Amino acid sequence: MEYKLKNVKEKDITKAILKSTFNMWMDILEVDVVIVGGGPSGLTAGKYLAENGVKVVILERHLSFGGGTWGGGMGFPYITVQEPAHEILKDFNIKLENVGNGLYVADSVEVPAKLGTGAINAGAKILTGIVVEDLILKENRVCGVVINSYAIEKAGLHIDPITINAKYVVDATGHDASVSNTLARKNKELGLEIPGEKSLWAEKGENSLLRNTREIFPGLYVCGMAANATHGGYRMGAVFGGMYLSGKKLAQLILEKLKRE
Ligand code: 48F
Repeated sequence: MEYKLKNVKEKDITKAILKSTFNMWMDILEVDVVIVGGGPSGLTAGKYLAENGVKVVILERHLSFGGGTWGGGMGFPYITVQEPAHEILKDFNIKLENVGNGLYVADSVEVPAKLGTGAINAGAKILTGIVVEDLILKENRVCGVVINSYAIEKAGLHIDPITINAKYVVDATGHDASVSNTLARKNKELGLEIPGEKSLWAEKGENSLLRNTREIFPGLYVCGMAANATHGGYRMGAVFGGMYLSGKKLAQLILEKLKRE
């Protein structure tokens, strides 16, 4: 069979892109939850929030989501996940190899691809190439994010940002905990101490992650590695169970909060 592509005009291509972009931005100016960072914890949280009817936007600095997953361990293309967090990967239809002692191995490219697909299918909106450079802070409460294009940030151009209002903001920015650090640095009177993460101790790091996944300031939650960085917890190697469980726990905490409103 021979395919013949429809002739389309340049101006119709441009018009279609601009119209969709405008409608999308108008739709997300006010949402329930903004998740900053499209790594494993942010994508997991996004899926479980969105599939429960929460309006959620995930903002990712880079052009691809997935954070620190793609390269596995030092570029070797596998990651590990321990029980019971492997059940979460099953929710995303990710293949697992059981290597014993409660440990499973997954393909480091399949994981981010399917986490992203799962979040999108559940109804989360993922925007890439967007940097969260600050927060909206009113009357001692975080109520949104200040955003700019990553290309603008990288070029060092002095161009003012725009904003998205949200009931809750999630810092899922990984090791840097960049959102929480910005809040602490710019608003000293809040007395927020962000100690940063400790050196590597996988068991302790993974277990403290769940405890540290919580609201650290009215309107601002932390999950994933940012949760340990904001509490001085240990880092871990290419083991990701804590990240997925942290994302799921975060979703549960916010769902309970939204229900009580
Ligand atoms: O770093 P990242 O993967 O965070 P995570 O979900 O998972 C950590 C693991 O990947 C791994 C580990 C496992 O043992 O320790 O490191 O906690 O993903 C964080 C994402 O946030 C983006 C960043 O590009 C990355 O994709 N990000 C960071 N700061 C910003 C941001 C920002 N200010 N605005 C937008 N995106």
